[in-house]
Amino acid sequence: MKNNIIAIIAISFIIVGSLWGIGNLVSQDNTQLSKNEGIIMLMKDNKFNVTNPDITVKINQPLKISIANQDFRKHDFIVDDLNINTGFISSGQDFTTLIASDKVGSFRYYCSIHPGIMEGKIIVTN
Ligand SMILES: [Cu+2]
Repeated sequence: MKNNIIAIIAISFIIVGSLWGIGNLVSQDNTQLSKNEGIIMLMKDNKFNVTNPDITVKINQPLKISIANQDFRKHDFIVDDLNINTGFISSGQDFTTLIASDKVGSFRYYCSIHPGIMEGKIIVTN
């Protein structure tokens, strides 16, 4: 009796594991870009995502970033060293681009209207 229960549990694990494996194989049929879900930055109350968080990316692996303005004033998102400049994003608008770098390092991102208040770091790692 005890052996039967163990066998049933073992078989259950094998079935669930197989289904999980098949699911992964099927869902791999994606484009490069949709595999890379990317990140969202919300501009609100003169901050990026409340805390101006560091953004970490891997070298030579572009990360999709969508920047959306939920403030009542315009902002922009600039990374001089990585050639990113969204231009002014008005209230309710958004802009999508890629963060891409072929060198490691720490690069400043900022809003040109609110530098110091709206700024943080993009960290590119190996
Ligand atoms: Cu701003």
